[in-house]
Amino acid sequence: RSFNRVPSLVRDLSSVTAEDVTHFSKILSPSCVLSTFPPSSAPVEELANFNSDWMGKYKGASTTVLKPKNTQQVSEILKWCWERRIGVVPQGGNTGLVGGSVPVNDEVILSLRNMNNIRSFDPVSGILVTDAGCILESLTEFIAPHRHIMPLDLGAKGSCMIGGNVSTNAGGLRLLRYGSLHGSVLGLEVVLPDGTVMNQLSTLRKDNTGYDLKQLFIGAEGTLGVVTGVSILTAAAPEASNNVILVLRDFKDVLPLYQIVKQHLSEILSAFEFIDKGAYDLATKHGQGRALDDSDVEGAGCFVLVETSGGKREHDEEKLNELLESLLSADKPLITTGVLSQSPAQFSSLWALREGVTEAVSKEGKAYKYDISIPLSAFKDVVDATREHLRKKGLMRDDAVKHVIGYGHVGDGNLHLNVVAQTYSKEIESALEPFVYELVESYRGSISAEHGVGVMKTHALHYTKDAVSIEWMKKIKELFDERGIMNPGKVIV
Ligand code: FAD
Ligand code: 2HG
Ligand code: ZN
Repeated sequence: RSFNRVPSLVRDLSSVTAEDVTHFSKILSPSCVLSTFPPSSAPVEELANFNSDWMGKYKGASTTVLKPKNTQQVSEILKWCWERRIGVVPQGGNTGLVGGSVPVNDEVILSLRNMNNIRSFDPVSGILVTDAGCILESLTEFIAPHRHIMPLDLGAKGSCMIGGNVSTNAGGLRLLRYGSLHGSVLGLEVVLPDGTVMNQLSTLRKDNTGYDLKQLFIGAEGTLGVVTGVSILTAAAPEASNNVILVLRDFKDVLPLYQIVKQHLSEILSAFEFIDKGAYDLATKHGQGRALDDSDVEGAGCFVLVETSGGKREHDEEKLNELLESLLSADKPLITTGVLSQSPAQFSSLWALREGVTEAVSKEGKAYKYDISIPLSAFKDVVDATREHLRKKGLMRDDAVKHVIGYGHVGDGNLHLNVVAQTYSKEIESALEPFVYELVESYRGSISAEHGVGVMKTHALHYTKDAVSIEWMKKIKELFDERGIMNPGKVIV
């Protein structure tokens, strides 16, 4: 295939030895080195959580986890690994959904969890400068008294770290309002594969001095270097936020509904999220949010969660109520009913029905996750086509595939197609791939809207990127990391 014109990036890498661990133990304090080798001599089980991803789908065989406390230590570790040609996997909260945060073999795991200091916050500009290992939710809590909010929010907020968010270019629930991290990240501090520190930790809103190098690291999934510091523009907290769940009989009504909601709510619309009936059923079955009344759910085909965030509570409530009234009194109503939150607890509970689907799916079984960008009009067709395809293959059975569900960020054109199975199996995987990727390609969509490529989709990049783009991605990887030590086997191989 022409996309393989540039030679493979896979390199022979060295395994960690006792000598390496002795060296790491000179850079870090004993509690920050976890290794099966002396002087740490930890049992293998202690490394298990670092070697396994959030879904329990991908497993590494690393013998050594390093937990540096500052950028200098990261630099010294990488310098050594570069010299010794040891593979390094940066790990944040380990909530990634494409297997990027765990080793493919026995690479060193470089955990950022001990780098969790907030470096500065300016309440006038809203610019926050922080270590990469700060947990997203703790940053949200830190800036809340200053009446600011992080420009991103996701279901994994309690565990994921800002360095991981930047490295995956996480989208999440606020993208509709605040845009992608490519816009809100103002600067990065990055340790390059050979240990050199690249300080681009700018707090400037504007800086047109040539190539914007930091953008390369946003979404690089740890393949070009380790992000150690992040400068990010946070937003003024809205005075009021409301939400409502709209119940629809038919998916075909979601698009006209989105148009009306956008026109009606204009500047106060902050989220327009979608879950199909299967996703709703799983969320409520596994205790995510409070189920709506049976009478409200009767005849439901899917649900849309609309959030508003604005400057004046009465004004926003009035607009939302007017919207509901006009939707319900239309000649041919697009919705059967709407459930408006009446308290902060209800607000969170309605959000949990949408945010909690991932958690619910993981309780129900083993998920094959396809995180795709496709035209909004195709969301349901893709879910239905996948289910039908699996049915034809005889795999829609309780002991194989239990559910095929769709949910996601309608406002961003991003569908989460989840196939929930009893166990991970080659048979199911080969029924799904390349079927799903070819479907996405037929819509000229993206095989990864927000979760990244990780180890899961390296072989499938060409469904979205053309040969020339892939060639230049490889050249960029080679330029930064000619020894191939940074997160080997991920993104581009
Ligand atoms: P990890 O999982 O630890 O790492 C992810 C990748 O980034 C890996 O390739 C890793 O090597 C690299 N990396 C991590 N830290 C660094 C660093 N400091 N420097 C260089 N590379 C690094 N994603 C979305 O986009 N939107 C969502 O709405 C969303 N919701 C989620 C909900 C749940 C319940 C879960 C479990 C996941 C969700 N995700 C979502 C996926 C995931 O949480 C995000 O991708 C998140 O940004 C990953 O952050 P992390 O700190 O856990 O990174
Ligand atoms: C979401 O939007 C996340 O809830 C996770 O991106 C999606 O689990 C998934 O497939
Ligand atoms: Zn998502």
